[in-house]
Amino acid sequence: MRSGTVAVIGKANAGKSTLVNVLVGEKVAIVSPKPQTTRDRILGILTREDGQIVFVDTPGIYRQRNALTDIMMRTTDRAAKDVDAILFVHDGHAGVRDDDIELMKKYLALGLPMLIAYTKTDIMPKEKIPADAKLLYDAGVDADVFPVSARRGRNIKKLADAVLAMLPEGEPLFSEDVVSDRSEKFMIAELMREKILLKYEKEIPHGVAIVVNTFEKQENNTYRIDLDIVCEKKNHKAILIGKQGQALKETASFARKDMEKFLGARVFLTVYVKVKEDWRDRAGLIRDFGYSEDE
Ligand SMILES: Nc1nc2c(ncn2[C@@H]2O[C@H](COP(=O)(O)OP(=O)(O)OP(=O)(O)O)[C@@H](O)[C@H]2O)c(=O)[nH]1
Ligand SMILES: [Mg+2]
Repeated sequence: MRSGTVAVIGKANAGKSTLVNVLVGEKVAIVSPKPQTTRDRILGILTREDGQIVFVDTPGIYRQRNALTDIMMRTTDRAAKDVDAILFVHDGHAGVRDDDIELMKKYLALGLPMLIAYTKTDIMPKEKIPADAKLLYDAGVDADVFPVSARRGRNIKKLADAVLAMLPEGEPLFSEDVVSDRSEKFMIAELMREKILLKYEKEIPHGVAIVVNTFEKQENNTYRIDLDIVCEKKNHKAILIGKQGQALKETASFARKDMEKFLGARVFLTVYVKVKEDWRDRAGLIRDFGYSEDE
């Protein structure tokens, strides 16, 4: 059997986390229409009879603007070097630009086996796919291109087969029931952040960190969860809370339902909003909120 690690790399918002989730068959990473959704390296593990693929989901490539995005980009760069192969995710519906070609070549230059997942084919004209594949080929991008739709589940099995074929012979790295390296507590914080990404606009979600202060399973199979939504500015706090607390109430309730689904139990959720001025530029706070390059 084959087994190994595969870095999932691509521009921000390309569809990496969505693809990892469908490949693994469970939600291991949050997803949103906004770039910079993934902040950390997250493992998603697919175990089959013929082998195991450990996908390393990474923060999308995006311009660096603060200490947090700087850490995120270093996380991605490091992930790409510590693996057996690379799955480069390209948003097919966004078209092929010069900077896409440049990025693909940058990762090909690492010398690892690499495949390109050309995703979101469900929202673009089919005729464009062979034309784009030719464009990449002519530009000297020497990697197989797999058109897929993560949303529709199209070509996913074929992609997984091709990814597995790039990996070395070996025994599984994780036991077969494990799908992620992340704790339930981490996922709870992420689900809260996902709902904030979906509910609020502009800089607000990007300036939010979640700190879970209490994560307790009670005897009657319910969970008590207390968390802080930390934001960067007083006016962000006001927007997060909304008139008479209505916005926060809706967001928390939305998050709670997903937490219940994830934990398979009832959740009693308490949410506070706190302000830490410009935490995204303060290394100590970034670390306090769980973001670092450490393996
Ligand atoms: N139509 C369509 N939308 C998709 C597909 N895959 C992902 N999306 C959407 O694309 C957006 C971004 O998806 P993510 O999976 O969060 O993208 P990402 O590459 O992980 O983004 P970052 O973590 O920010 O780098 C979301 O709105 C997804 O629902 C697909 O196959 N088809
Ligand atoms: Mg992501």
